[in-house]
Amino acid sequence: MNAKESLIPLFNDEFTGQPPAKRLLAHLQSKREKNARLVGIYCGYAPVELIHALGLVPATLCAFANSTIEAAEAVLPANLCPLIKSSYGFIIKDTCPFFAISEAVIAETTCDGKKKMFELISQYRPMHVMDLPQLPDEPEAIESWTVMIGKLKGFLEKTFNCSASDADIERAIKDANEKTRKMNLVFDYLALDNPGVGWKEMYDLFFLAQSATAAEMAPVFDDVLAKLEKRKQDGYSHGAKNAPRLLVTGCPIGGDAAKVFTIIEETGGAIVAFDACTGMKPYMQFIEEGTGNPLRALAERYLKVPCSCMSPNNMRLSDMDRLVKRFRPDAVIDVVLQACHSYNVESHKIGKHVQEVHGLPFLKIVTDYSQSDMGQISTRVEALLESCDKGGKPCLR
Ligand code: BJ8
Repeated sequence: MNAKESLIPLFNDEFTGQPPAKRLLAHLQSKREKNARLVGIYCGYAPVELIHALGLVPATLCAFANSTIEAAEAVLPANLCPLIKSSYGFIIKDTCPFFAISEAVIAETTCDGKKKMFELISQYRPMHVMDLPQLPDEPEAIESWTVMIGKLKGFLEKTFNCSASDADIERAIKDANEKTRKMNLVFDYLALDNPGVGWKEMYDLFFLAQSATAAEMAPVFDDVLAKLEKRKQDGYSHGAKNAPRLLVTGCPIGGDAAKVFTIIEETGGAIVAFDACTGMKPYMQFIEEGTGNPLRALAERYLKVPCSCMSPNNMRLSDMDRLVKRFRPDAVIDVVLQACHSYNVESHKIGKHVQEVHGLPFLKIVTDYSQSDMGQISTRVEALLESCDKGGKPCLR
Protein backbone atom coordinates (compact mmCIF):
# COMPACT_ATOMS: atom_id res chain seq x y z
CA MET A 1 0.00 0.00 0.00
CA ASN A 2 1.50 3.37 -0.95
CA ALA A 3 1.38 6.50 1.19
CA LYS A 4 -1.61 7.90 -0.72
CA GLU A 5 -3.71 4.76 -0.23
CA SER A 6 -3.04 4.65 3.52
CA LEU A 7 -3.76 8.34 3.96
CA ILE A 8 -6.53 9.25 6.39
CA PRO A 9 -8.67 12.00 4.78
CA LEU A 10 -8.81 15.31 6.63
CA PHE A 11 -12.58 14.84 6.83
CA ASN A 12 -13.16 11.16 7.41
CA ASP A 13 -16.96 10.97 7.42
CA GLU A 14 -19.90 9.93 5.25
CA PHE A 15 -19.28 12.94 2.99
CA THR A 16 -15.65 12.09 2.21
CA GLY A 17 -15.08 12.34 -1.53
CA GLN A 18 -18.41 14.10 -2.13
CA PRO A 19 -18.87 17.77 -3.05
CA PRO A 20 -18.14 19.89 0.04
CA ALA A 21 -21.59 21.49 -0.11
CA LYS A 22 -23.12 18.22 1.12
CA ARG A 23 -21.29 18.34 4.44
CA LEU A 24 -22.17 22.00 4.84
CA LEU A 25 -25.83 21.27 4.11
CA ALA A 26 -25.87 18.52 6.74
CA HIS A 27 -24.33 20.96 9.23
CA LEU A 28 -26.98 23.57 8.48
CA GLN A 29 -29.80 21.06 8.62
CA SER A 30 -28.63 19.90 12.04
CA LYS A 31 -28.67 23.54 13.17
CA ARG A 32 -32.22 23.92 11.83
CA GLU A 33 -33.31 20.88 13.78
CA LYS A 34 -32.21 22.81 16.87
CA ASN A 35 -34.41 25.73 15.72
CA ALA A 36 -31.65 27.85 14.20
CA ARG A 37 -32.80 30.31 11.51
CA LEU A 38 -30.79 30.83 8.36
CA VAL A 39 -29.84 33.86 6.29
CA GLY A 40 -28.70 33.36 2.70
CA ILE A 41 -25.55 35.16 1.54
CA TYR A 42 -23.83 35.47 -1.84
CA CYS A 43 -20.79 37.61 -1.28
CA GLY A 44 -17.58 38.19 0.67
CA TYR A 45 -18.98 41.54 1.85
CA ALA A 46 -21.77 39.97 3.92
CA PRO A 47 -20.71 40.50 7.57
CA VAL A 48 -21.24 36.99 8.87
CA GLU A 49 -20.15 37.98 12.40
CA LEU A 50 -23.25 40.16 12.69
CA ILE A 51 -25.42 37.24 11.58
CA HIS A 52 -23.85 35.02 14.23
CA ALA A 53 -24.17 37.75 16.88
CA LEU A 54 -27.92 37.83 16.23
CA GLY A 55 -28.14 34.09 16.88
CA LEU A 56 -28.71 33.42 13.16
CA VAL A 57 -26.72 31.23 10.79
CA PRO A 58 -25.23 32.34 7.43
CA ALA A 59 -25.78 30.00 4.47
CA THR A 60 -23.79 30.58 1.29
CA LEU A 61 -26.16 30.15 -1.64
CA CYS A 62 -25.51 28.06 -4.77
CA ALA A 63 -23.74 29.76 -7.66
CA PHE A 64 -21.40 27.30 -9.34
CA ALA A 65 -23.31 24.85 -11.56
CA ASN A 66 -23.44 24.83 -15.33
CA SER A 67 -26.72 22.91 -15.15
CA THR A 68 -28.77 25.90 -14.02
CA ILE A 69 -27.48 28.31 -16.66
CA GLU A 70 -29.76 27.29 -19.52
CA ALA A 71 -32.87 28.07 -17.48
CA ALA A 72 -31.37 31.40 -16.42
CA GLU A 73 -30.65 32.37 -20.00
CA ALA A 74 -34.38 32.37 -20.72
CA VAL A 75 -34.41 35.61 -18.72
CA LEU A 76 -30.82 36.82 -18.42
CA PRO A 77 -28.51 37.69 -21.31
CA ALA A 78 -26.21 34.86 -22.38
CA ASN A 79 -23.16 37.14 -22.25
CA LEU A 80 -23.37 37.55 -18.48
CA CYS A 81 -21.01 36.11 -15.86
CA PRO A 82 -21.76 32.40 -15.25
CA LEU A 83 -21.78 32.97 -11.48
CA ILE A 84 -24.73 35.34 -11.81
CA LYS A 85 -26.56 33.18 -14.33
CA SER A 86 -26.04 30.04 -12.28
CA SER A 87 -27.20 31.75 -9.05
CA TYR A 88 -30.36 32.96 -10.76
CA GLY A 89 -30.98 29.58 -12.41
CA PHE A 90 -30.80 27.86 -9.00
CA ILE A 91 -33.49 30.20 -7.67
CA ILE A 92 -35.94 29.94 -10.55
CA LYS A 93 -35.47 26.18 -10.76
CA ASP A 94 -35.82 25.99 -6.98
CA THR A 95 -32.80 23.68 -6.74
CA CYS A 96 -30.57 25.46 -4.20
CA PRO A 97 -31.05 23.56 -0.93
CA PHE A 98 -29.42 26.42 1.00
CA PHE A 99 -31.93 28.91 -0.38
CA ALA A 100 -34.76 26.52 0.48
CA ILE A 101 -33.84 26.69 4.17
CA SER A 102 -32.94 30.41 4.25
CA GLU A 103 -35.60 32.84 5.43
CA ALA A 104 -33.98 36.02 4.10
CA VAL A 105 -31.16 37.02 1.75
CA ILE A 106 -28.40 39.62 2.08
CA ALA A 107 -27.30 41.31 -1.14
CA GLU A 108 -24.70 43.97 -1.91
CA THR A 109 -24.20 46.50 -4.70
CA THR A 110 -21.01 44.95 -6.06
CA CYS A 111 -21.03 44.39 -9.83
CA ASP A 112 -23.89 45.56 -12.06
CA GLY A 113 -25.00 42.09 -13.14
CA LYS A 114 -25.29 40.85 -9.57
CA LYS A 115 -27.15 43.98 -8.49
CA LYS A 116 -29.76 43.54 -11.19
CA MET A 117 -30.04 39.79 -10.57
CA PHE A 118 -30.76 40.55 -6.90
CA GLU A 119 -33.71 42.69 -8.00
CA LEU A 120 -35.11 39.72 -9.87
CA ILE A 121 -34.84 37.29 -6.96
CA SER A 122 -36.08 39.73 -4.33
CA GLN A 123 -39.60 38.45 -4.92
CA TYR A 124 -38.69 35.04 -3.50
CA ARG A 125 -37.43 36.00 -0.03
CA PRO A 126 -37.17 39.11 2.15
CA MET A 127 -33.97 40.71 0.87
CA HIS A 128 -31.75 43.46 2.20
CA VAL A 129 -29.41 45.20 -0.26
CA MET A 130 -26.33 46.80 1.27
CA ASP A 131 -25.09 49.86 -0.61
CA LEU A 132 -21.35 49.16 -0.86
CA PRO A 133 -19.10 52.21 -1.25
CA GLN A 134 -16.78 51.45 -4.15
CA LEU A 135 -14.06 54.06 -3.51
CA PRO A 136 -12.69 52.44 -0.34
CA ASP A 137 -9.91 54.98 0.20
CA GLU A 138 -12.29 57.96 0.45
CA PRO A 139 -12.87 59.04 4.08
CA GLU A 140 -16.68 58.85 3.68
CA ALA A 141 -16.50 55.18 2.69
CA ILE A 142 -16.02 53.88 6.21
CA GLU A 143 -18.77 56.14 7.59
CA SER A 144 -21.19 55.00 4.90
CA TRP A 145 -20.37 51.30 5.22
CA THR A 146 -20.75 51.45 9.02
CA VAL A 147 -24.23 52.91 8.47
CA MET A 148 -25.02 50.12 5.98
CA ILE A 149 -23.98 47.44 8.45
CA GLY A 150 -26.18 49.14 11.06
CA LYS A 151 -29.09 49.09 8.59
CA LEU A 152 -28.51 45.40 7.96
CA LYS A 153 -28.66 44.84 11.71
CA GLY A 154 -32.03 46.64 11.79
CA PHE A 155 -33.35 44.53 8.89
CA LEU A 156 -32.30 41.25 10.49
CA GLU A 157 -33.61 42.25 13.92
CA LYS A 158 -36.99 43.13 12.42
CA THR A 159 -37.24 40.15 10.08
CA PHE A 160 -36.20 37.59 12.68
CA ASN A 161 -37.49 39.36 15.79
CA CYS A 162 -34.10 39.15 17.48
CA SER A 163 -31.43 41.56 18.69
CA ALA A 164 -27.71 41.81 19.30
CA SER A 165 -25.96 44.02 21.82
CA ASP A 166 -22.48 45.44 21.28
CA ALA A 167 -21.23 42.72 23.63
CA ASP A 168 -22.84 40.03 21.41
CA ILE A 169 -21.16 41.49 18.32
CA GLU A 170 -17.85 41.75 20.15
CA ARG A 171 -18.10 38.06 21.07
CA ALA A 172 -18.79 37.17 17.42
CA ILE A 173 -15.76 39.23 16.36
CA LYS A 174 -13.54 37.35 18.80
CA ASP A 175 -14.93 34.07 17.48
CA ALA A 176 -14.22 35.11 13.88
CA ASN A 177 -10.67 36.09 14.77
CA GLU A 178 -10.14 32.69 16.36
CA LYS A 179 -11.37 31.03 13.16
CA THR A 180 -8.98 33.18 11.12
CA ARG A 181 -6.11 32.29 13.45
CA LYS A 182 -6.79 28.55 13.17
CA MET A 183 -7.31 28.72 9.43
CA ASN A 184 -3.93 30.37 9.09
CA LEU A 185 -2.35 27.51 11.03
CA VAL A 186 -3.75 25.24 8.32
CA PHE A 187 -2.37 27.57 5.63
CA ASP A 188 1.09 27.11 7.17
CA TYR A 189 1.00 23.56 5.79
CA LEU A 190 0.47 24.95 2.28
CA ALA A 191 3.58 27.06 2.74
CA LEU A 192 5.74 23.93 3.22
CA ASP A 193 8.13 22.90 0.44
CA ASN A 194 5.89 19.90 -0.26
CA PRO A 195 2.31 20.66 0.84
CA GLY A 196 0.49 17.59 2.13
CA VAL A 197 -2.93 18.76 1.08
CA GLY A 198 -4.71 19.43 -2.22
CA TRP A 199 -7.54 21.67 -3.31
CA LYS A 200 -10.37 19.24 -2.59
CA GLU A 201 -9.56 18.86 1.09
CA MET A 202 -8.94 22.60 1.40
CA TYR A 203 -12.39 23.18 -0.07
CA ASP A 204 -13.92 20.77 2.46
CA LEU A 205 -12.55 23.10 5.11
CA PHE A 206 -13.40 26.39 3.35
CA PHE A 207 -17.00 25.32 2.77
CA LEU A 208 -17.75 24.27 6.34
CA ALA A 209 -16.02 27.32 7.79
CA GLN A 210 -18.25 29.65 5.75
CA SER A 211 -21.14 28.95 8.11
CA ALA A 212 -19.72 27.35 11.25
CA THR A 213 -18.42 29.38 14.17
CA ALA A 214 -14.90 28.98 15.57
CA ALA A 215 -16.41 27.18 18.53
CA GLU A 216 -18.13 24.69 16.20
CA MET A 217 -14.99 24.38 14.10
CA ALA A 218 -12.65 23.84 17.07
CA PRO A 219 -12.73 20.00 17.04
CA VAL A 220 -12.48 20.05 13.23
CA PHE A 221 -9.41 22.28 13.30
CA ASP A 222 -7.80 20.15 16.04
CA ASP A 223 -8.29 17.02 13.97
CA VAL A 224 -7.24 18.60 10.67
CA LEU A 225 -4.13 20.19 12.16
CA ALA A 226 -3.10 16.90 13.82
CA LYS A 227 -3.50 15.05 10.52
CA LEU A 228 -1.57 17.69 8.60
CA GLU A 229 1.24 17.52 11.15
CA LYS A 230 1.32 13.73 10.83
CA ARG A 231 1.50 14.03 7.03
CA LYS A 232 4.37 16.47 7.43
CA GLN A 233 6.23 14.15 9.82
CA ASP A 234 5.68 11.25 7.39
CA GLY A 235 7.13 13.34 4.56
CA TYR A 236 3.86 13.05 2.64
CA SER A 237 3.42 15.30 -0.38
CA HIS A 238 -0.03 15.69 -2.00
CA GLY A 239 1.46 15.85 -5.51
CA ALA A 240 4.92 15.12 -6.84
CA LYS A 241 7.79 16.27 -4.63
CA ASN A 242 9.02 19.74 -5.58
CA ALA A 243 6.09 20.27 -7.96
CA PRO A 244 5.76 23.81 -9.36
CA ARG A 245 3.87 25.93 -6.83
CA LEU A 246 0.85 27.91 -8.07
CA LEU A 247 -0.96 30.84 -6.56
CA VAL A 248 -4.48 31.01 -8.03
CA THR A 249 -6.15 34.41 -7.87
CA GLY A 250 -9.27 36.02 -9.34
CA CYS A 251 -13.01 35.35 -9.36
CA PRO A 252 -14.62 32.98 -6.88
CA ILE A 253 -14.16 29.33 -7.89
CA GLY A 254 -16.34 26.38 -6.98
CA GLY A 255 -18.41 23.57 -8.49
CA ASP A 256 -17.97 23.39 -12.25
CA ALA A 257 -15.38 26.19 -12.28
CA ALA A 258 -13.15 24.06 -10.03
CA LYS A 259 -12.15 22.28 -13.23
CA VAL A 260 -9.24 24.75 -13.22
CA PHE A 261 -7.94 23.34 -9.91
CA THR A 262 -8.35 19.78 -11.17
CA ILE A 263 -6.42 20.62 -14.33
CA ILE A 264 -3.60 22.29 -12.37
CA GLU A 265 -3.16 19.26 -10.12
CA GLU A 266 -3.49 16.75 -12.97
CA THR A 267 -0.90 18.71 -14.93
CA GLY A 268 1.55 18.39 -12.05
CA GLY A 269 1.17 21.71 -10.24
CA ALA A 270 0.71 22.21 -6.50
CA ILE A 271 -1.83 24.89 -5.53
CA VAL A 272 -0.32 26.67 -2.54
CA ALA A 273 -2.55 29.76 -2.33
CA PHE A 274 -6.24 30.32 -3.08
CA ASP A 275 -6.66 34.08 -3.49
CA ALA A 276 -10.44 34.31 -3.90
CA CYS A 277 -13.57 34.79 -1.80
CA THR A 278 -14.11 31.02 -1.98
CA GLY A 279 -10.63 30.45 -0.57
CA MET A 280 -8.28 32.48 1.61
CA LYS A 281 -9.75 35.99 1.25
CA PRO A 282 -12.08 35.69 4.28
CA TYR A 283 -9.03 34.84 6.42
CA MET A 284 -6.62 37.57 5.31
CA GLN A 285 -7.68 40.09 7.97
CA PHE A 286 -8.33 40.13 11.68
CA ILE A 287 -11.09 42.36 13.05
CA GLU A 288 -10.05 44.87 15.67
CA GLU A 289 -11.36 43.84 19.07
CA GLY A 290 -12.43 46.01 22.00
CA THR A 291 -12.91 49.20 20.02
CA GLY A 292 -16.17 50.11 21.76
CA ASN A 293 -17.79 50.35 18.32
CA PRO A 294 -17.98 46.80 16.95
CA LEU A 295 -20.15 47.76 13.95
CA ARG A 296 -17.42 50.14 12.79
CA ALA A 297 -14.78 47.48 13.45
CA LEU A 298 -16.75 45.16 11.16
CA ALA A 299 -17.07 47.92 8.55
CA GLU A 300 -13.30 48.47 8.60
CA ARG A 301 -12.58 44.80 8.10
CA TYR A 302 -15.07 44.34 5.26
CA LEU A 303 -13.97 47.47 3.40
CA LYS A 304 -10.60 45.74 3.12
CA VAL A 305 -12.03 42.88 1.02
CA PRO A 306 -9.97 43.28 -2.18
CA CYS A 307 -12.77 42.80 -4.72
CA SER A 308 -12.37 44.14 -8.25
CA CYS A 309 -15.58 46.15 -7.83
CA MET A 310 -13.46 48.53 -5.72
CA SER A 311 -11.60 51.41 -7.32
CA PRO A 312 -8.72 51.52 -6.88
CA ASN A 313 -8.39 47.97 -5.57
CA ASN A 314 -4.92 48.46 -4.11
CA MET A 315 -5.54 45.91 -1.36
CA ARG A 316 -5.43 43.17 -3.97
CA LEU A 317 -1.84 44.06 -4.80
CA SER A 318 -0.73 44.29 -1.18
CA ASP A 319 -2.47 40.98 -0.41
CA MET A 320 -0.71 39.49 -3.44
CA ASP A 321 2.63 40.64 -1.98
CA ARG A 322 1.82 38.97 1.34
CA LEU A 323 0.73 35.74 -0.37
CA VAL A 324 3.80 35.58 -2.60
CA LYS A 325 6.10 36.13 0.37
CA ARG A 326 4.37 33.52 2.49
CA PHE A 327 3.60 30.76 -0.06
CA ARG A 328 6.53 31.26 -2.49
CA PRO A 329 4.67 30.42 -5.72
CA ASP A 330 6.58 29.65 -8.92
CA ALA A 331 3.78 31.18 -11.00
CA VAL A 332 0.42 32.94 -10.65
CA ILE A 333 -2.79 32.00 -12.45
CA ASP A 334 -5.58 34.57 -12.65
CA VAL A 335 -8.98 32.95 -13.21
CA VAL A 336 -11.53 35.31 -14.73
CA LEU A 337 -15.11 34.22 -15.26
CA GLN A 338 -16.40 35.13 -18.72
CA ALA A 339 -18.05 38.57 -18.85
CA CYS A 340 -16.72 39.56 -15.43
CA HIS A 341 -15.46 42.89 -16.69
CA SER A 342 -13.97 44.15 -13.45
CA TYR A 343 -11.73 41.12 -12.82
CA ASN A 344 -10.95 40.93 -16.54
CA VAL A 345 -9.76 44.55 -16.76
CA GLU A 346 -7.93 44.30 -13.43
CA SER A 347 -6.05 41.24 -14.68
CA HIS A 348 -3.66 43.43 -16.68
CA LYS A 349 -2.57 45.26 -13.52
CA ILE A 350 -2.23 42.00 -11.58
CA GLY A 351 -0.16 40.39 -14.33
CA LYS A 352 2.15 43.38 -14.57
CA HIS A 353 2.60 43.46 -10.80
CA VAL A 354 3.27 39.73 -10.57
CA GLN A 355 5.86 39.84 -13.34
CA GLU A 356 7.56 43.14 -12.63
CA VAL A 357 7.56 43.15 -8.83
CA HIS A 358 7.85 39.43 -8.17
CA GLY A 359 9.44 38.21 -11.40
CA LEU A 360 6.94 35.38 -11.69
CA PRO A 361 5.27 33.87 -14.76
CA PHE A 362 1.60 34.84 -15.03
CA LEU A 363 -1.26 33.10 -16.81
CA LYS A 364 -4.72 34.54 -17.28
CA ILE A 365 -7.51 32.05 -17.87
CA VAL A 366 -10.94 33.31 -18.95
CA THR A 367 -13.50 30.57 -18.55
CA ASP A 368 -17.08 29.66 -17.75
CA TYR A 369 -18.76 26.63 -16.17
CA SER A 370 -18.82 24.44 -19.29
CA GLN A 371 -16.23 21.70 -19.59
CA SER A 372 -15.57 22.40 -23.29
CA ASP A 373 -12.36 24.40 -22.74
CA MET A 374 -10.64 21.90 -20.46
CA GLY A 375 -8.24 20.68 -23.16
CA GLN A 376 -7.23 24.21 -24.04
CA ILE A 377 -6.76 25.20 -20.37
CA SER A 378 -4.73 22.07 -19.80
CA THR A 379 -2.38 22.92 -22.68
CA ARG A 380 -1.87 26.45 -21.38
CA VAL A 381 -1.23 25.29 -17.79
CA GLU A 382 1.24 22.71 -19.09
CA ALA A 383 3.11 25.46 -20.95
CA LEU A 384 3.16 27.56 -17.79
CA LEU A 385 4.55 24.71 -15.70
CA GLU A 386 7.20 24.02 -18.31
CA SER A 387 8.23 27.66 -18.18
CA CYS A 388 8.59 27.31 -14.39
CA ASP A 389 10.89 24.31 -14.91
CA LYS A 390 13.04 26.39 -17.22
CA GLY A 391 12.99 29.36 -14.91
CA GLY A 392 11.26 31.35 -17.67
CA LYS A 393 9.06 34.33 -16.95
CA PRO A 394 6.52 34.56 -19.77
CA CYS A 395 3.21 36.32 -19.68
CA LEU A 396 0.76 33.78 -21.14
CA ARG A 397 -2.44 35.62 -22.00
S1 BJ8 B 1 -16.47 40.26 -2.77
S2 BJ8 B 1 -15.41 38.68 -5.75
S3 BJ8 B 1 -18.03 37.33 -3.77
S4 BJ8 B 1 -18.53 40.40 -5.62
S5 BJ8 B 1 -17.43 37.04 -10.99
S6 BJ8 B 1 -20.63 38.13 -9.94
S7 BJ8 B 1 -17.79 40.30 -9.65
S8 BJ8 B 1 -19.22 39.52 -12.77
S9 BJ8 B 1 -18.42 37.25 -7.43
FE1 BJ8 B 1 -17.63 38.37 -5.77
FE2 BJ8 B 1 -18.40 39.53 -3.56
FE3 BJ8 B 1 -16.40 40.54 -5.00
FE4 BJ8 B 1 -16.05 38.30 -3.64
FE5 BJ8 B 1 -19.76 40.00 -10.68
FE6 BJ8 B 1 -17.40 39.18 -11.52
FE7 BJ8 B 1 -19.45 37.59 -11.73
FE8 BJ8 B 1 -18.48 38.18 -9.34
